[in-house]
Amino acid sequence: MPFSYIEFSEAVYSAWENDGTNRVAITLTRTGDLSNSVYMDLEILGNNINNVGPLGMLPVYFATGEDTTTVYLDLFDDNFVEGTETVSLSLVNYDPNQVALGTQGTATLNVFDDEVSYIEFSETVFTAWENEQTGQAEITLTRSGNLNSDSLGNNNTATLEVRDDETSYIEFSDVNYLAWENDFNFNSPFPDQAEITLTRTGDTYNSVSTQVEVLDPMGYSMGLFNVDFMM
Ligand SMILES: [Ca+2]
Ligand SMILES: [Ca+2]
Ligand SMILES: [Ca+2]
Ligand SMILES: [Ca+2]
Repeated sequence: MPFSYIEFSEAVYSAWENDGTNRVAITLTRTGDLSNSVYMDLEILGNNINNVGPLGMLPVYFATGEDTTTVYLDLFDDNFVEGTETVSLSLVNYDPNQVALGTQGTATLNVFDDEVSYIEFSETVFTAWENEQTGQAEITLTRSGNLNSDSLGNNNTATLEVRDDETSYIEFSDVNYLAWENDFNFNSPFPDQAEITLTRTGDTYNSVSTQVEVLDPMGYSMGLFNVDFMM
């Protein structure tokens, strides 16, 4: 039986309650075997909500071959100074023999109150080098909404990391890597591989070696891979 994975396109959707289009799009994506059509429901839950609807269930349908579908929620303006309304979104009532949820199986929708202004950091983590030529680290704040009042936005805390320029920093290029088990490359002379990229910043005036350890879902090591960065 065909089997596919459904997920939200975003972890967090956002809209303004006074958005001129009066609606917000929730996009869902489908990967895997698309050779059948599938149905499920989008469940929308929240407390004290009057700026978005309907709450409850909305039908979701993917036709044969379709890899994205969009569900629209209605937006309603009001005059209350109240802050953000938040609803949770989840996918339910699907056939587990045909469908599983992908990594982004639930999501949140924030509906911003236009009677309030939002002051927040532009990033959650700011970084600067200790040898920065300007001698300063730059922190940006943004303000949006109704500029005659004030409130904090969601991003109301942030971290500043000051990096040592005598050290080099090795990190993964992504938090999540994805590969398909059936990702065959018939033109390649090598066995099928998943690609993991590491980056190095800072002081690169020496060569360094490290290892990447791969663990199975039980936490057991599947092996160590050598990683060498040249000077
Ligand atoms: Ca409201
Ligand atoms: Ca309003
Ligand atoms: Ca309002
Ligand atoms: Ca230093």
